[in-house]
Amino acid sequence: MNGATALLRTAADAGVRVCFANPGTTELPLVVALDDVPEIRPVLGLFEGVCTGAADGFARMAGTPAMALLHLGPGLANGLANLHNARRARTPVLTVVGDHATDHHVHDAPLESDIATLAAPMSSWVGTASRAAEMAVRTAEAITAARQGGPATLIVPADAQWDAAGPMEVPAAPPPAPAAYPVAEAARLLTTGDGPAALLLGGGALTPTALRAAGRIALATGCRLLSETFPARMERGGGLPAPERLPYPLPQARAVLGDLETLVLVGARAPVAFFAYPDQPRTPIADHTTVHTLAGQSQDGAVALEQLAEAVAAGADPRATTGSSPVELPTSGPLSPESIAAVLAALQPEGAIVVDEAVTTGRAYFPLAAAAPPHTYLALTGGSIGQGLPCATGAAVADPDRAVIAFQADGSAMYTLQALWTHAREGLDVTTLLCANRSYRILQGELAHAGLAERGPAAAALTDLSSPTVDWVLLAEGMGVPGRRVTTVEELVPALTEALSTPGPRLLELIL
Ligand SMILES: Cc1ncc(C[n+]2csc(CCOP(=O)(O)OP(=O)(O)O)c2C)c(N)n1
Ligand SMILES: [Mg+2]
Repeated sequence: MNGATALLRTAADAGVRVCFANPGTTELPLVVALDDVPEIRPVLGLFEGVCTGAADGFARMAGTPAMALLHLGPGLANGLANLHNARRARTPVLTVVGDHATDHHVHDAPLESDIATLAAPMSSWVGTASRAAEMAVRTAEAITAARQGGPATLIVPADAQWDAAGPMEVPAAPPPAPAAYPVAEAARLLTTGDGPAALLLGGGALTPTALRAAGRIALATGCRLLSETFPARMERGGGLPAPERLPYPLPQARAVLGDLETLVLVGARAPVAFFAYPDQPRTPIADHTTVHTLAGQSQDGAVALEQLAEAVAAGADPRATTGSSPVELPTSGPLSPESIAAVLAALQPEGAIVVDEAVTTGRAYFPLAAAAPPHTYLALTGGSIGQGLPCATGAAVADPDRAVIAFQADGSAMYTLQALWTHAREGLDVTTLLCANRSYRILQGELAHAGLAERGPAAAALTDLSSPTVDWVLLAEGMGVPGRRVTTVEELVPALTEALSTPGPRLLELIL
Protein backbone atom coordinates (compact mmCIF):
# COMPACT_ATOMS: atom_id res chain seq x y z
CA MET A 1 0.00 0.00 0.00
CA ASN A 2 1.33 3.46 -0.83
CA GLY A 3 0.82 6.60 1.25
CA ALA A 4 -2.15 7.73 -0.84
CA THR A 5 -4.02 4.50 -0.23
CA ALA A 6 -3.10 4.62 3.47
CA LEU A 7 -4.67 8.08 3.69
CA LEU A 8 -7.89 7.03 1.99
CA ARG A 9 -8.16 3.73 3.87
CA THR A 10 -7.75 5.54 7.19
CA ALA A 11 -10.34 8.11 6.15
CA ALA A 12 -12.80 5.42 5.05
CA ASP A 13 -12.28 3.52 8.31
CA ALA A 14 -13.04 6.77 10.18
CA GLY A 15 -16.34 7.18 8.32
CA VAL A 16 -15.43 9.43 5.38
CA ARG A 17 -17.76 8.58 2.47
CA VAL A 18 -17.20 11.32 -0.08
CA CYS A 19 -14.36 13.32 -1.59
CA PHE A 20 -15.22 16.57 -3.38
CA ALA A 21 -12.17 17.04 -5.53
CA ASN A 22 -10.44 19.35 -7.93
CA PRO A 23 -7.05 17.71 -8.28
CA GLY A 24 -3.82 18.40 -10.12
CA THR A 25 -0.54 16.61 -10.74
CA THR A 26 0.51 16.64 -7.07
CA GLU A 27 -2.68 14.76 -6.10
CA LEU A 28 -2.64 12.12 -8.83
CA PRO A 29 -1.57 9.24 -6.54
CA LEU A 30 -4.66 10.01 -4.43
CA VAL A 31 -6.85 10.18 -7.55
CA VAL A 32 -5.62 6.74 -8.59
CA ALA A 33 -5.96 5.34 -5.06
CA LEU A 34 -9.66 6.33 -4.90
CA ASP A 35 -10.30 3.31 -7.13
CA ASP A 36 -8.88 1.07 -4.39
CA VAL A 37 -11.12 2.55 -1.68
CA PRO A 38 -14.66 2.28 -3.06
CA GLU A 39 -16.29 3.44 0.19
CA ILE A 40 -15.25 7.00 -0.71
CA ARG A 41 -17.27 8.46 -3.57
CA PRO A 42 -15.33 10.90 -5.74
CA VAL A 43 -17.28 13.99 -6.84
CA LEU A 44 -15.69 16.49 -9.20
CA GLY A 45 -16.14 20.21 -8.51
CA LEU A 46 -15.12 22.65 -11.22
CA PHE A 47 -13.91 25.27 -8.75
CA GLU A 48 -12.37 24.66 -5.34
CA GLY A 49 -14.99 26.80 -3.60
CA VAL A 50 -17.54 24.29 -4.85
CA CYS A 51 -15.54 21.43 -3.29
CA THR A 52 -15.13 23.05 0.13
CA GLY A 53 -18.72 24.31 0.23
CA ALA A 54 -20.02 20.88 -0.78
CA ALA A 55 -17.90 19.18 1.87
CA ASP A 56 -19.41 21.60 4.40
CA GLY A 57 -22.97 20.86 3.21
CA PHE A 58 -22.39 17.11 3.20
CA ALA A 59 -20.93 17.01 6.70
CA ARG A 60 -23.62 19.29 8.14
CA MET A 61 -26.22 16.79 6.94
CA ALA A 62 -24.39 13.49 7.42
CA GLY A 63 -22.73 14.43 10.70
CA THR A 64 -19.64 12.54 9.50
CA PRO A 65 -16.53 14.20 8.09
CA ALA A 66 -16.37 14.98 4.38
CA MET A 67 -13.18 15.29 2.38
CA ALA A 68 -12.14 18.02 -0.04
CA LEU A 69 -9.11 17.32 -2.24
CA LEU A 70 -7.34 20.43 -3.53
CA HIS A 71 -4.27 21.29 -5.56
CA LEU A 72 -1.39 23.03 -3.80
CA GLY A 73 -1.61 26.57 -2.37
CA PRO A 74 -3.56 28.15 -5.25
CA GLY A 75 -6.21 25.41 -5.20
CA LEU A 76 -6.56 25.76 -1.45
CA ALA A 77 -6.76 29.56 -1.79
CA ASN A 78 -9.68 29.18 -4.20
CA GLY A 79 -11.45 27.05 -1.61
CA LEU A 80 -10.78 29.20 1.46
CA ALA A 81 -13.93 31.37 1.44
CA ASN A 82 -16.16 28.34 1.92
CA LEU A 83 -13.73 26.76 4.38
CA HIS A 84 -14.25 29.97 6.34
CA ASN A 85 -18.00 29.27 6.39
CA ALA A 86 -17.32 25.66 7.43
CA ARG A 87 -15.06 26.87 10.23
CA ARG A 88 -17.79 29.19 11.50
CA ALA A 89 -20.20 26.24 11.30
CA ARG A 90 -17.62 24.03 13.04
CA THR A 91 -18.25 21.43 10.34
CA PRO A 92 -15.99 18.36 10.27
CA VAL A 93 -14.27 18.91 6.91
CA LEU A 94 -11.02 17.14 6.06
CA THR A 95 -9.20 19.24 3.47
CA VAL A 96 -6.37 17.34 1.83
CA VAL A 97 -3.93 19.51 -0.12
CA GLY A 98 -1.24 17.99 -2.29
CA ASP A 99 2.23 19.52 -2.26
CA HIS A 100 5.39 19.13 -4.28
CA ALA A 101 7.64 16.19 -3.46
CA THR A 102 9.83 17.04 -0.46
CA ASP A 103 13.08 17.34 -2.43
CA HIS A 104 11.44 19.60 -5.04
CA HIS A 105 10.78 22.59 -2.74
CA VAL A 106 14.37 23.89 -3.12
CA HIS A 107 13.69 24.52 -6.79
CA ASP A 108 10.84 26.93 -6.08
CA ALA A 109 8.75 25.58 -8.96
CA PRO A 110 5.94 27.83 -10.29
CA LEU A 111 3.19 26.37 -8.08
CA GLU A 112 5.32 26.51 -4.89
CA SER A 113 3.76 28.49 -2.00
CA ASP A 114 3.36 28.39 1.78
CA ILE A 115 0.33 26.09 2.05
CA ALA A 116 0.32 25.85 5.86
CA THR A 117 0.21 29.64 6.22
CA LEU A 118 -2.65 29.87 3.73
CA ALA A 119 -4.58 27.17 5.57
CA ALA A 120 -4.12 28.37 9.15
CA PRO A 121 -6.85 31.03 9.55
CA MET A 122 -9.59 28.83 8.07
CA SER A 123 -8.60 25.60 9.83
CA SER A 124 -8.92 24.27 13.36
CA TRP A 125 -5.87 22.07 12.71
CA VAL A 126 -3.07 22.09 10.09
CA GLY A 127 -0.57 19.30 9.68
CA THR A 128 1.72 17.67 7.15
CA ALA A 129 2.26 13.98 6.50
CA SER A 130 5.93 14.32 5.51
CA ARG A 131 6.47 10.63 4.80
CA ALA A 132 4.29 7.79 3.60
CA ALA A 133 4.75 6.01 6.93
CA GLU A 134 3.09 8.95 8.71
CA MET A 135 0.12 9.15 6.39
CA ALA A 136 -2.34 7.02 8.37
CA VAL A 137 -1.55 8.58 11.74
CA ARG A 138 -1.71 12.16 10.44
CA THR A 139 -4.99 11.44 8.66
CA ALA A 140 -6.51 10.05 11.84
CA GLU A 141 -5.29 13.10 13.80
CA ALA A 142 -6.78 15.45 11.24
CA ILE A 143 -10.15 13.70 11.33
CA THR A 144 -10.23 13.74 15.13
CA ALA A 145 -9.43 17.46 15.08
CA ALA A 146 -12.12 18.10 12.44
CA ARG A 147 -14.73 16.30 14.52
CA GLN A 148 -13.80 18.35 17.58
CA GLY A 149 -13.30 21.82 16.17
CA GLY A 150 -14.15 22.06 12.47
CA PRO A 151 -12.10 22.05 9.26
CA ALA A 152 -8.69 20.36 9.44
CA THR A 153 -6.14 20.75 6.65
CA LEU A 154 -3.74 17.92 5.89
CA ILE A 155 -0.85 18.70 3.54
CA VAL A 156 0.45 15.69 1.65
CA PRO A 157 3.66 15.96 -0.40
CA ALA A 158 3.59 13.94 -3.61
CA ASP A 159 6.40 11.59 -2.47
CA ALA A 160 4.55 10.82 0.76
CA GLN A 161 1.63 9.75 -1.46
CA TRP A 162 3.57 7.60 -3.91
CA ASP A 163 6.05 5.95 -1.51
CA ALA A 164 5.24 2.63 0.17
CA ALA A 165 3.50 3.25 3.51
CA GLY A 166 4.43 0.12 5.44
CA PRO A 167 2.05 -1.33 8.05
CA MET A 168 -0.83 0.94 9.08
CA GLU A 169 -1.07 1.59 12.77
CA VAL A 170 -3.63 4.14 13.78
CA PRO A 171 -4.00 4.80 17.50
CA ALA A 172 -7.65 4.96 18.55
CA ALA A 173 -8.93 8.47 19.14
CA PRO A 174 -9.35 9.24 22.85
CA PRO A 175 -13.01 9.25 23.90
CA PRO A 176 -14.32 12.77 24.54
CA ALA A 177 -14.29 13.77 28.20
CA PRO A 178 -17.80 13.87 29.70
CA ALA A 179 -18.95 17.46 29.97
CA ALA A 180 -20.50 19.03 33.05
CA TYR A 181 -22.97 21.79 32.28
CA PRO A 182 -23.66 24.64 34.75
CA VAL A 183 -27.32 23.69 34.95
CA ALA A 184 -27.96 24.83 38.51
CA GLU A 185 -26.90 28.39 37.80
CA ALA A 186 -28.98 28.50 34.61
CA ALA A 187 -31.97 27.15 36.53
CA ARG A 188 -31.48 29.74 39.26
CA LEU A 189 -31.27 32.61 36.76
CA LEU A 190 -34.37 31.45 34.89
CA THR A 191 -36.52 30.77 37.94
CA THR A 192 -35.58 33.47 40.44
CA GLY A 193 -34.98 36.55 38.29
CA ASP A 194 -37.89 38.97 37.98
CA GLY A 195 -37.00 40.45 34.58
CA PRO A 196 -37.36 38.88 31.13
CA ALA A 197 -35.05 35.99 30.26
CA ALA A 198 -34.20 34.17 27.04
CA LEU A 199 -32.33 31.12 25.82
CA LEU A 200 -30.16 31.77 22.74
CA LEU A 201 -29.80 28.47 20.88
CA GLY A 202 -27.11 27.62 18.32
CA GLY A 203 -24.91 24.76 17.10
CA GLY A 204 -26.09 21.43 18.46
CA ALA A 205 -28.95 23.05 20.39
CA LEU A 206 -31.15 23.21 17.28
CA THR A 207 -31.94 19.50 16.91
CA PRO A 208 -35.51 18.26 17.50
CA THR A 209 -34.51 16.87 20.92
CA ALA A 210 -32.89 20.14 21.90
CA LEU A 211 -35.77 22.26 20.65
CA ARG A 212 -38.34 20.16 22.52
CA ALA A 213 -36.32 20.47 25.72
CA ALA A 214 -36.04 24.22 25.14
CA GLY A 215 -39.80 24.35 24.57
CA ARG A 216 -40.41 22.69 27.93
CA ILE A 217 -38.06 25.13 29.65
CA ALA A 218 -39.85 28.07 28.04
CA LEU A 219 -43.21 26.71 29.10
CA ALA A 220 -42.11 26.19 32.70
CA THR A 221 -40.12 29.39 33.25
CA GLY A 222 -41.67 31.88 30.82
CA CYS A 223 -38.32 32.54 29.13
CA ARG A 224 -38.20 33.41 25.44
CA LEU A 225 -36.51 31.20 22.82
CA LEU A 226 -34.08 32.79 20.39
CA SER A 227 -31.82 31.25 17.76
CA GLU A 228 -28.57 32.32 16.17
CA THR A 229 -29.02 34.52 13.11
CA PHE A 230 -27.22 32.09 10.78
CA PRO A 231 -27.38 28.53 12.15
CA ALA A 232 -25.25 25.82 10.59
CA ARG A 233 -28.18 23.43 10.79
CA MET A 234 -31.58 23.80 12.34
CA GLU A 235 -34.54 21.45 12.35
CA ARG A 236 -37.78 23.30 11.77
CA GLY A 237 -41.48 22.94 11.11
CA GLY A 238 -43.92 20.17 11.90
CA GLY A 239 -44.86 21.78 15.20
CA LEU A 240 -41.32 21.93 16.63
CA PRO A 241 -40.81 24.86 19.01
CA ALA A 242 -39.73 27.74 16.78
CA PRO A 243 -37.25 30.11 18.40
CA GLU A 244 -37.28 33.67 17.14
CA ARG A 245 -34.22 34.24 15.00
CA LEU A 246 -31.97 37.03 16.24
CA PRO A 247 -32.29 39.69 13.50
CA TYR A 248 -29.27 40.53 11.37
CA PRO A 249 -29.58 44.37 11.52
CA LEU A 250 -28.08 45.68 14.76
CA PRO A 251 -30.95 48.04 15.72
CA GLN A 252 -33.46 45.20 15.41
CA ALA A 253 -31.20 42.79 17.32
CA ARG A 254 -30.91 45.38 20.10
CA ALA A 255 -34.68 45.74 20.14
CA VAL A 256 -35.05 41.96 20.61
CA LEU A 257 -32.42 41.68 23.36
CA GLY A 258 -32.67 45.12 24.94
CA ASP A 259 -35.04 44.33 27.82
CA LEU A 260 -33.42 41.05 28.91
CA GLU A 261 -32.28 40.58 32.48
CA THR A 262 -30.84 37.15 31.66
CA LEU A 263 -29.52 35.61 28.45
CA VAL A 264 -28.54 31.93 28.60
CA LEU A 265 -26.30 30.76 25.76
CA VAL A 266 -26.66 27.17 24.56
CA GLY A 267 -24.29 26.21 21.74
CA ALA A 268 -24.21 29.84 20.62
CA ARG A 269 -21.67 32.60 21.15
CA ALA A 270 -22.68 35.87 22.75
CA PRO A 271 -24.02 37.86 19.79
CA VAL A 272 -22.08 40.78 18.34
CA ALA A 273 -22.83 43.31 15.61
CA PHE A 274 -22.05 41.85 12.18
CA PHE A 275 -20.18 45.05 11.37
CA ALA A 276 -19.11 48.13 13.28
CA TYR A 277 -20.71 51.48 12.44
CA PRO A 278 -19.54 54.87 13.65
CA ASP A 279 -21.32 55.87 16.86
CA GLN A 280 -23.20 52.59 17.21
CA PRO A 281 -22.66 49.91 19.86
CA ARG A 282 -20.66 46.85 18.90
CA THR A 283 -22.97 44.31 20.45
CA PRO A 284 -26.74 43.97 20.66
CA ILE A 285 -26.63 42.93 24.33
CA ALA A 286 -27.68 45.61 26.82
CA ASP A 287 -25.31 46.49 29.68
CA HIS A 288 -27.81 45.35 32.34
CA THR A 289 -28.15 41.80 30.91
CA THR A 290 -26.52 38.86 32.72
CA VAL A 291 -25.08 36.43 30.16
CA HIS A 292 -24.65 32.81 31.25
CA THR A 293 -23.14 30.06 29.09
CA LEU A 294 -24.91 26.75 29.66
CA ALA A 295 -23.10 24.99 26.79
CA GLY A 296 -20.31 26.27 24.56
CA GLN A 297 -20.17 25.81 20.81
CA SER A 298 -18.15 22.62 21.00
CA GLN A 299 -20.42 21.07 23.62
CA ASP A 300 -23.62 19.09 23.32
CA GLY A 301 -26.31 21.71 23.70
CA ALA A 302 -29.07 19.12 23.41
CA VAL A 303 -27.82 17.22 26.46
CA ALA A 304 -27.41 20.47 28.40
CA LEU A 305 -30.97 21.53 27.54
CA GLU A 306 -32.40 18.16 28.56
CA GLN A 307 -30.64 18.44 31.91
CA LEU A 308 -31.95 21.98 32.36
CA ALA A 309 -35.46 20.85 31.38
CA GLU A 310 -35.30 18.14 34.05
CA ALA A 311 -34.25 20.77 36.60
CA VAL A 312 -36.91 23.38 35.87
CA ALA A 313 -39.64 21.65 33.90
CA ALA A 314 -39.86 18.07 35.10
CA GLY A 315 -43.64 18.00 34.76
CA ALA A 316 -44.08 20.10 31.62
CA ASP A 317 -45.73 18.37 28.68
CA PRO A 318 -43.63 18.71 25.55
CA ARG A 319 -46.74 18.40 23.39
CA ALA A 320 -48.09 21.56 24.89
CA THR A 321 -45.32 23.52 23.16
CA THR A 322 -46.18 22.42 19.64
CA GLY A 323 -48.85 23.45 17.18
CA SER A 324 -48.86 25.62 14.07
CA SER A 325 -51.23 26.41 11.24
CA PRO A 326 -50.21 25.56 7.67
CA VAL A 327 -48.89 28.30 5.42
CA GLU A 328 -51.48 29.72 3.04
CA LEU A 329 -50.48 29.42 -0.61
CA PRO A 330 -50.76 32.68 -2.54
CA THR A 331 -52.18 32.15 -6.02
CA SER A 332 -51.53 35.40 -7.86
CA GLY A 333 -49.62 38.64 -7.81
CA PRO A 334 -46.15 39.98 -8.47
CA LEU A 335 -42.98 38.26 -7.24
CA SER A 336 -41.65 39.87 -4.08
CA PRO A 337 -39.65 38.61 -1.09
CA GLU A 338 -42.97 38.13 0.72
CA SER A 339 -44.82 36.29 -2.06
CA ILE A 340 -41.83 34.05 -2.83
CA ALA A 341 -41.46 33.21 0.87
CA ALA A 342 -45.13 32.27 1.15
CA VAL A 343 -45.09 30.08 -1.98
CA LEU A 344 -41.94 28.28 -0.87
CA ALA A 345 -43.09 27.74 2.72
CA ALA A 346 -46.45 26.45 1.47
CA LEU A 347 -45.07 24.10 -1.20
CA GLN A 348 -41.86 22.73 0.33
CA PRO A 349 -42.34 19.00 0.91
CA GLU A 350 -41.88 17.17 4.17
CA GLY A 351 -38.22 16.37 4.74
CA ALA A 352 -36.92 19.17 2.48
CA ILE A 353 -33.45 20.58 3.08
CA VAL A 354 -33.52 24.34 2.55
CA VAL A 355 -30.15 25.99 1.92
CA ASP A 356 -30.69 29.71 2.47
CA GLU A 357 -28.38 32.08 0.64
CA ALA A 358 -31.26 34.22 -0.58
CA VAL A 359 -29.86 37.25 1.30
CA THR A 360 -32.43 40.10 1.14
CA THR A 361 -35.07 38.08 -0.71
CA GLY A 362 -34.88 35.40 1.97
CA ARG A 363 -35.66 37.53 5.00
CA ALA A 364 -39.43 37.02 4.82
CA TYR A 365 -39.10 33.24 4.56
CA PHE A 366 -37.70 32.18 7.92
CA PRO A 367 -40.64 33.14 10.16
CA LEU A 368 -43.19 31.65 7.74
CA ALA A 369 -41.34 28.34 7.43
CA ALA A 370 -41.88 27.61 11.12
CA ALA A 371 -45.34 26.40 10.05
CA ALA A 372 -44.08 24.29 7.13
CA PRO A 373 -43.77 20.50 7.34
CA PRO A 374 -40.66 19.14 9.11
CA HIS A 375 -37.50 20.23 7.30
CA THR A 376 -33.84 21.12 7.77
CA TYR A 377 -32.57 24.67 7.38
CA LEU A 378 -28.90 25.41 6.55
CA ALA A 379 -27.63 29.00 6.68
CA LEU A 380 -24.60 31.01 5.61
CA THR A 381 -22.67 30.74 8.87
CA GLY A 382 -19.64 32.87 8.04
CA GLY A 383 -21.15 35.56 5.83
CA SER A 384 -18.82 34.63 2.98
CA ILE A 385 -21.13 34.52 -0.04
CA GLY A 386 -20.94 31.88 -2.75
CA GLN A 387 -21.80 29.09 -0.34
CA GLY A 388 -25.41 28.25 -1.22
CA LEU A 389 -25.10 26.26 -4.45
CA PRO A 390 -22.07 24.25 -3.23
CA CYS A 391 -23.69 23.59 0.15
CA ALA A 392 -26.80 22.31 -1.66
CA THR A 393 -24.52 20.03 -3.68
CA GLY A 394 -23.12 18.44 -0.55
CA ALA A 395 -26.50 18.19 1.19
CA ALA A 396 -27.97 16.41 -1.85
CA VAL A 397 -25.07 13.95 -1.99
CA ALA A 398 -25.53 13.24 1.72
CA ASP A 399 -29.31 12.81 1.52
CA PRO A 400 -30.29 11.62 -1.95
CA ASP A 401 -33.85 10.81 -0.84
CA ARG A 402 -34.66 14.31 0.37
CA ALA A 403 -35.60 17.31 -1.77
CA VAL A 404 -32.93 19.98 -1.56
CA ILE A 405 -33.99 23.57 -2.19
CA ALA A 406 -31.25 26.09 -2.89
CA PHE A 407 -32.90 29.40 -2.02
CA GLN A 408 -30.36 31.58 -3.68
CA ALA A 409 -29.58 35.26 -4.31
CA ASP A 410 -28.22 36.17 -7.74
CA GLY A 411 -25.04 38.04 -6.83
CA SER A 412 -23.95 35.34 -4.39
CA ALA A 413 -24.74 32.60 -6.90
CA MET A 414 -22.27 34.05 -9.42
CA TYR A 415 -19.29 33.26 -7.14
CA THR A 416 -19.68 29.50 -7.41
CA LEU A 417 -22.17 28.90 -10.21
CA GLN A 418 -20.08 25.91 -11.38
CA ALA A 419 -21.90 23.95 -8.65
CA LEU A 420 -24.82 23.71 -11.10
CA TRP A 421 -22.66 21.52 -13.32
CA THR A 422 -22.09 19.12 -10.41
CA HIS A 423 -25.85 19.14 -9.71
CA ALA A 424 -26.35 17.91 -13.29
CA ARG A 425 -23.37 15.56 -13.44
CA GLU A 426 -24.38 13.75 -10.22
CA GLY A 427 -28.12 13.90 -10.94
CA LEU A 428 -28.75 15.67 -7.64
CA ASP A 429 -32.33 16.50 -6.64
CA VAL A 430 -31.64 20.20 -6.11
CA THR A 431 -34.24 22.82 -7.00
CA THR A 432 -32.54 26.19 -7.24
CA LEU A 433 -34.78 29.21 -6.67
CA LEU A 434 -32.59 31.93 -8.13
CA CYS A 435 -33.74 35.31 -6.84
CA ALA A 436 -32.81 37.71 -9.63
CA ASN A 437 -33.11 41.20 -8.21
CA ARG A 438 -30.14 42.04 -10.42
CA SER A 439 -28.32 43.95 -7.72
CA TYR A 440 -26.29 43.64 -4.58
CA ARG A 441 -29.48 44.79 -2.85
CA ILE A 442 -28.11 44.33 0.66
CA LEU A 443 -25.22 46.66 -0.04
CA GLN A 444 -27.61 49.26 -1.39
CA GLY A 445 -29.42 48.96 1.95
CA GLU A 446 -26.14 49.26 3.86
CA LEU A 447 -25.33 52.45 1.97
CA ALA A 448 -28.70 53.90 2.96
CA HIS A 449 -28.22 52.70 6.55
CA ALA A 450 -24.84 54.45 6.72
CA GLY A 451 -26.51 57.68 5.58
CA LEU A 452 -25.01 57.43 2.10
CA ALA A 453 -28.34 57.09 0.29
CA GLU A 454 -27.42 59.79 -2.21
CA ARG A 455 -25.25 57.43 -4.18
CA GLY A 456 -22.78 58.70 -6.71
CA PRO A 457 -22.15 56.85 -9.97
CA ALA A 458 -19.38 54.70 -8.44
CA ALA A 459 -21.54 53.43 -5.59
CA ALA A 460 -24.39 52.80 -8.03
CA ALA A 461 -22.12 50.94 -10.45
CA LEU A 462 -20.59 48.73 -7.76
CA THR A 463 -23.94 47.54 -6.42
CA ASP A 464 -25.89 47.11 -9.66
CA LEU A 465 -25.97 43.88 -11.71
CA SER A 466 -28.45 44.92 -14.39
CA SER A 467 -26.11 45.82 -17.22
CA PRO A 468 -25.76 43.33 -18.75
CA THR A 469 -28.41 41.18 -17.07
CA VAL A 470 -27.32 37.64 -16.29
CA ASP A 471 -29.43 35.03 -18.09
CA TRP A 472 -29.73 32.28 -15.47
CA VAL A 473 -31.85 30.04 -17.66
CA LEU A 474 -29.10 29.98 -20.29
CA LEU A 475 -26.37 29.50 -17.68
CA ALA A 476 -28.24 26.61 -16.08
CA GLU A 477 -29.04 24.97 -19.41
CA GLY A 478 -25.41 25.41 -20.44
CA MET A 479 -24.38 23.31 -17.46
CA GLY A 480 -27.03 20.65 -17.94
CA VAL A 481 -29.66 21.92 -15.48
CA PRO A 482 -33.15 22.51 -16.95
CA GLY A 483 -34.04 26.15 -16.33
CA ARG A 484 -37.16 28.27 -16.48
CA ARG A 485 -37.86 31.98 -16.02
CA VAL A 486 -40.72 32.99 -13.74
CA THR A 487 -42.14 36.50 -13.37
CA THR A 488 -45.40 36.14 -11.40
CA VAL A 489 -46.87 34.08 -8.57
CA GLU A 490 -49.25 32.54 -11.16
CA GLU A 491 -46.20 31.11 -12.94
CA LEU A 492 -44.21 30.28 -9.82
CA VAL A 493 -46.76 27.97 -8.19
CA PRO A 494 -46.97 25.40 -11.02
CA ALA A 495 -43.26 25.76 -11.88
CA LEU A 496 -42.16 25.06 -8.31
CA THR A 497 -44.69 22.25 -7.92
CA GLU A 498 -43.30 20.63 -11.07
CA ALA A 499 -39.66 21.16 -10.08
CA LEU A 500 -40.19 19.68 -6.61
CA SER A 501 -42.03 16.64 -7.90
CA THR A 502 -39.46 15.82 -10.59
CA PRO A 503 -36.21 14.12 -9.58
CA GLY A 504 -32.96 15.75 -10.64
CA PRO A 505 -31.82 19.36 -10.69
CA ARG A 506 -33.95 22.32 -11.79
CA LEU A 507 -33.39 26.06 -11.75
CA LEU A 508 -36.16 28.64 -11.60
CA GLU A 509 -35.03 32.19 -12.27
CA LEU A 510 -37.36 34.45 -10.27
CA ILE A 511 -37.38 37.95 -11.73
CA LEU A 512 -37.91 40.47 -8.94
C1 LIG B 1 -16.77 36.44 -0.26
C2 LIG B 1 -17.56 37.67 -0.07
N1 LIG B 1 -17.37 38.71 -0.92
C3 LIG B 1 -18.10 39.83 -0.78
C4 LIG B 1 -19.01 39.96 0.23
C5 LIG B 1 -19.75 41.28 0.44
N2 LIG B 1 -21.17 41.11 0.11
C6 LIG B 1 -22.07 40.83 1.05
S1 LIG B 1 -23.58 40.67 0.43
C7 LIG B 1 -23.04 41.02 -1.13
C8 LIG B 1 -23.97 41.07 -2.28
C9 LIG B 1 -25.14 40.16 -2.16
O1 LIG B 1 -25.94 40.30 -3.33
P1 LIG B 1 -26.94 39.17 -3.71
O2 LIG B 1 -26.35 37.86 -3.48
O3 LIG B 1 -27.45 39.46 -5.07
O4 LIG B 1 -28.11 39.36 -2.63
P2 LIG B 1 -29.12 40.60 -2.47
O5 LIG B 1 -28.46 41.55 -1.54
O6 LIG B 1 -29.33 41.18 -3.82
O7 LIG B 1 -30.36 40.01 -1.89
C10 LIG B 1 -21.68 41.23 -1.15
C11 LIG B 1 -20.90 41.53 -2.37
C12 LIG B 1 -19.17 38.87 1.09
N3 LIG B 1 -20.03 38.88 2.11
N4 LIG B 1 -18.46 37.73 0.90
MG1 LIG C 1 -29.13 40.31 -5.74
